[in-house]
Amino acid sequence: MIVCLAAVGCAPSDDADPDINLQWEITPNPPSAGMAQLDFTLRDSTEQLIKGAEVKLEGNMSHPGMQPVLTTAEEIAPGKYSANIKFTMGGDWFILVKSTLADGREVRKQIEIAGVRSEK
Ligand SMILES: [Cu+2]
Repeated sequence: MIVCLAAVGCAPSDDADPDINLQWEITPNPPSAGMAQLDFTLRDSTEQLIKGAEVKLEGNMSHPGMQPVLTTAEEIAPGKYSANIKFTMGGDWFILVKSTLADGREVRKQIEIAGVRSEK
């Protein structure tokens, strides 16, 4: 665990924060190009549900030249969040999950969603 002293030399990182546990599920599974629903649960290192986070999602693909897909998740039950995301094409996606916790900390996690099917 990296502890930041003051505001000096503290670079933001996209690495997973070991304090936060993110479990997710996508519907439909596997997803196709178009709308999908991403449900996830946030817990801290002591398995407590993380309530009241503001969660923004940024969907990107592994190849350059695409517009990121932005969406905001809603807390549907304590510690449980849901978002609708539009996969604008088939292929391999990764979704950056940016959570601002109730105490103001920002935690980033990335989830990989490979093999989104192309539209028929
Ligand atoms: Cu693409």
